[in-house]
Amino acid sequence: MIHLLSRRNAIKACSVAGAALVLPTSLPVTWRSGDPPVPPPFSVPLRTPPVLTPTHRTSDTDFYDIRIQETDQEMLPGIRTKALTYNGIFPGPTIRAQRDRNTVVRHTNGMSMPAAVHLHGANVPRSSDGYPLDSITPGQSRVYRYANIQPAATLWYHDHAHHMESEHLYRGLAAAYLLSDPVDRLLPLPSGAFDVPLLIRDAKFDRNGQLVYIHDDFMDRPTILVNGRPQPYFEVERRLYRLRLINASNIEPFKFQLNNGNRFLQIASDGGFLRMPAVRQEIELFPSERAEVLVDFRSLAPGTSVVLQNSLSATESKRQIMQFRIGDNTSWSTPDPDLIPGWEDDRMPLEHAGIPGWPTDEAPLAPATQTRQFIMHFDANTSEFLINGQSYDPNRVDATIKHGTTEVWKIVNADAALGIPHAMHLHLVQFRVLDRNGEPEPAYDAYPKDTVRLHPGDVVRIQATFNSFTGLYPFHCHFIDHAAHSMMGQFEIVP
Ligand SMILES: [Cu+2]
Repeated sequence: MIHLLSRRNAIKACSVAGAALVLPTSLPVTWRSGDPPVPPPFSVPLRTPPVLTPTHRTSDTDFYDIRIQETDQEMLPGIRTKALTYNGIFPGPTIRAQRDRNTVVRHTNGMSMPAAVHLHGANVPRSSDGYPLDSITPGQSRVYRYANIQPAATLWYHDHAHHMESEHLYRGLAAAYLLSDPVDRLLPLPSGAFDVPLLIRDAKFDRNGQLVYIHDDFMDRPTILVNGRPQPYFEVERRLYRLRLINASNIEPFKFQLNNGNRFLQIASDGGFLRMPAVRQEIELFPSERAEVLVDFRSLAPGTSVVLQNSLSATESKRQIMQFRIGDNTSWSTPDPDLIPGWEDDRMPLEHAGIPGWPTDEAPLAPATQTRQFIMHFDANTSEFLINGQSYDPNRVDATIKHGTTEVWKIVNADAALGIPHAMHLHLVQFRVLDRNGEPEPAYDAYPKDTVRLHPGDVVRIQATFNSFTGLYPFHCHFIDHAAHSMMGQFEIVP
């Protein structure tokens, strides 16, 4: 872990040390004309993206219309920032879907560039995957059909247009897609206004408050945005909240923690509920990973606050993500604290807290009939990010997979020397992380996953069963600036 961000830390350490001579961080930052107009932390309220209303419904399907367009957004107070948006807002509208009920979304591309909409984490046919070359040309529409044939999960949709996905995501094309199922609704979980998606990312603004996109700019995206607002505050009641943490950044890893010893009860990973919820002090999420957590504000005094932090951040300005301000309202309704043993008892081991009635089924570990190895590596000579020494070629199939079979993939981050982290994402499937550097992956990080973190030098093994659709799907690094620079391959599932 110590070497996780050595490349960026090494460079940042120099600049931070230099800056500290001039401007101690304990003093208020004074306005300079060249500074971007970013407000102090915790001075703007959190926004929750609106839930999209279907244009019409039938007995088994919800239909939606979304327009992809460039528009002005208020991100920084009082300033209009140009952004790329779904329906004119950043993040885009939240889609709420039900398991086994169809969601049909017609996306119309109002931009002057191609778009492709990928529903990240979804089990969908190739025609609705948002495959990079299945793009929507400007002025045209494409209909995406999601049958929602998978357990409840925090999914998200974002742009995937070939070579443009990185800039499109950066400029705003991201939104939550919250899939619910009967189990989800039976559990005593916070719902409605107490079930909050948080799309968390970093960005760079210029002195006019406009977004600056520089490819793979890992050193200089100094502003944290939560649901499109800089380091916001959120006024909460004294009760439990369900927070859906989504790392929506291009290339920024987070290790989330709450200050003052407050903890998370992690209930879900990328692809849905954990078999056993886990009390966590810290939750590490690389780009595109998700974690659903319960946070308990019940015992906190009105007027106090809790800060969500990123303990990985090399700079103080990016360490503070958002603030929860505890209000007077107390709600002792659901869930009954007795249903969450161990949650409030500090003496209990912090490993697992079982909740009665929790779904405990796991995908069967079918024996693997094929093993493969993929080495992720940055070529300093060509500045390309490669998989097994090759850059992405849409005409090459990197893995041909027999439908219905199970495979084990060994994935290697060969960039230990350069200190570059990667994150491997497979479209279509949820997989199990078997082990990392020879050690079993903790259950809360093992399943169900669609993206696996690879610290510099890490070797992980994942196991996936390809038993839904056939066709050609990508797998790629979800440090999406790496993917846009060739770190992508494709597998084809054949009958
Ligand atoms: Cu990468």
